[in-house]
Amino acid sequence: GVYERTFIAVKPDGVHRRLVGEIIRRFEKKGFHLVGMKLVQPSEPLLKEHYWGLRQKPFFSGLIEYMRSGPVVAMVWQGLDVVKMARRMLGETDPADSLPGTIRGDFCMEVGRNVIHGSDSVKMAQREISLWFNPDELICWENSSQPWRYQ
Ligand code: YYY
Ligand code: MG
Repeated sequence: GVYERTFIAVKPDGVHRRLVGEIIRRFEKKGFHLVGMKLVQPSEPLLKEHYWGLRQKPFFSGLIEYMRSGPVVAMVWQGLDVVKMARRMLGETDPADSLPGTIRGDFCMEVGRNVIHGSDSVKMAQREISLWFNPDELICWENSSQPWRYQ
């Protein structure tokens, strides 16, 4: 529904490459509502918890190292079907499979430097939001443009 939330993170390569503004711009223009945002240097335990489901993969240690290589912009966006729509806006996991017009399709080339994270389900979004944010870091503010975006 309209009150669904997802966790989005601009990865260290995205921050270093000055893509933060462009990425935020896409979510804002689409019409999603920002409820949390911070610049974080994620710890190894946080990242291992975040990517727990991939711990057996051969790329896991490289993934953790990449994600620790600099600050990340962590965000929570709210809106209609935002989990699924954000994944569409991101593109495929491998930028080589991502269409032009998507964030990964437009801004990167390799799976190990794919600039952005987005939750893959509503359940994972809830898990990731509570992992990265304290409840008091999520701001409920009036979405005055809601009648212009939703019937
Ligand atoms: O959700 P998404 O980020 O699109 O992909 P996941 O399958 O959850 O993998 C997380 C992360 O791991 C991916 O964004 C890059 C990295 N990765 C990799 O380095 N090599 C792979 N073959 C698959 C994923
Ligand atoms: Mg994933």
